[in-house]
Amino acid sequence: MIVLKLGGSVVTEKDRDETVDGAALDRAASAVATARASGAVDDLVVVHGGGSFGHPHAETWGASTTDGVHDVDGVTAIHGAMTTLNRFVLRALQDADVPAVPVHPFSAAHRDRDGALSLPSGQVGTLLDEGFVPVLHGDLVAHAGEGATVLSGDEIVTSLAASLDADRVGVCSTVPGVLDADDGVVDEIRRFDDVADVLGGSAATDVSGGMAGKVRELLALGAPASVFDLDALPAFLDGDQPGTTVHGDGSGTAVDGGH
Ligand code: IP8
Repeated sequence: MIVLKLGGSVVTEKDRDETVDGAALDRAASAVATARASGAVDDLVVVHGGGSFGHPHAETWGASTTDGVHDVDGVTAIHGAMTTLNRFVLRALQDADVPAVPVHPFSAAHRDRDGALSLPSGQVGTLLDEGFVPVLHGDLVAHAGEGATVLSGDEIVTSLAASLDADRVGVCSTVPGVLDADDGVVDEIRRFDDVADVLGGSAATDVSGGMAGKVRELLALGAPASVFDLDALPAFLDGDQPGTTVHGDGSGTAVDGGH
């Protein structure tokens, strides 16, 4: 089973509010369709990020993965933008003959007072068994004591990869991998400290933590995770490990950057 994250900045135009990058989305959909048709990919879960849909609204309402929103208009705006984007992603996949169906995390998941995420996977697993491609997305999530906080697509990826015992994880981003100080692609990451300097420690570049947050999440996985760009998506789906491969420790707990 493969969990594939399509980064929000890949499938949307990040500088124009609520604008889909239709060409990029179609390329991603056609890569998925080709890999399924050839038999290279069987069970697949797709998770997409927020891009110019979720993030501007989250910023307007002051929502992050730790700071919540209680205002019903804020919840409606942020969650609504994400379900709108989800419909575009579903449409592109379905137009390419991929049996994509929606799963909205806001309706299923919660965080406790310590921020620990509980995301049931029975629905996703059953949809896979029934031949569907479940498509989840970064969202809001009920958070004890905080109202609703942002749930990043990366958190969904790590949670589902662990609970559904994924064989491989792919994170399709706008960059060809995790970049070193000279903009070269880092081949492998085994510890956060290996890349802490180039990733800027825990500095967040979007409401869910940018590349540093991604790498921390992926280091908690038991399955190898590849970070690559859209050009390399067909190769990943064919079984290659393009870009940067993050070898997690299987702990299930995202490492703290400690900076
Ligand atoms: O782009 C964030 O998901 P991400 C979702 O995967 C929202 O971090 C609501 C901003």
